[in-house]
Amino acid sequence: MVKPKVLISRRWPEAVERSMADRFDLTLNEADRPMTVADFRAAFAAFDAVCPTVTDKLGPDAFDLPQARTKVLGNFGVGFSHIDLEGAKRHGMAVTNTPDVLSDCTADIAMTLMLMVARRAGEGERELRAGEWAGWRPTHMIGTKVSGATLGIIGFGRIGQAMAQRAHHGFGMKILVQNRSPIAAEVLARYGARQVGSVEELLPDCDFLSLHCPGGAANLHLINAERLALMRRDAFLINTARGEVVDEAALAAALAEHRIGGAGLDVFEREPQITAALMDCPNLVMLPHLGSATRATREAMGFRVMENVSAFFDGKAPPDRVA
Ligand code: 8YV
Repeated sequence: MVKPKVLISRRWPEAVERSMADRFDLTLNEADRPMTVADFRAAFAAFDAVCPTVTDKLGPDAFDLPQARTKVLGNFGVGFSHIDLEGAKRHGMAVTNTPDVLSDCTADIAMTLMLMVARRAGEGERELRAGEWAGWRPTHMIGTKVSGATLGIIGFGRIGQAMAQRAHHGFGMKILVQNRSPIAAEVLARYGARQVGSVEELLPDCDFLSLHCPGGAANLHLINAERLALMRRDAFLINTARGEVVDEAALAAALAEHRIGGAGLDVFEREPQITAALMDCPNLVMLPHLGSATRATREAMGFRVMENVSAFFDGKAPPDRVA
């Protein structure tokens, strides 16, 4: 049987690339450079399956070709707001993602950011490495206590719940939830959580706010200047979801003017570019989109893509079809 022609857009963990090469007629992006829109149009004409990542901006222009050979887009990642689903649908392409396997590691990174910014870990490390630590004193680099504080979670899917698990059962935090649909009482009870009706209702009650909702047009600038103004002056914002969920310019202004306590970001509006004003904010911790970046999780993500694409070409329903 002729093997389907498959392209993966960035280098993947070696073990997954090897398995993919056994199963498919595989093409790798050896240079591991982000592909352009023109590269994708050419790929859609030449491959049976294309496996993109978050660095691939597959907007309407990427699907602007008369006829595509590609039948399935096996996205490496759970978020798929970088893919124009209408364009994919027009060409009859199925789209799959990789849920579940990255929930723990993404929640771990959200906890990392929350602890780092509250306990001033980034600032402390910078001071020490700069040779500026004058020694212990009772008033040195005083931070904010995390244990027992109130955490607001926007988006209570798999990652939001993994965050609640850690925060409530590990740190004794009180959990408040805002989600577009109602969460079952038994799910909330697992984390001692209470669901509130709106973002506006949530913000004034949080010591920490962690975002776990999808990106895309629906949540563009969900956290904007008006909503930042509803946060407490000593509250912290954590974003491991998607950059576009937060208005970065408004956040930089709120941080610079100390209208909120601080922030921790793993995702940005224009990755890998960072809004210049954020660079000057000491009360901000930034990571280069490391949410799922562990060997175990990146391998699991790759194998999950393989499972989806294999199912598709075996004539079965891919387990994680999103469109
Ligand atoms: C990935 C993520 O590293 O899965 C996602 O949606 O944000 C990260 O875990 C990256 O986006 C993969 O495309």
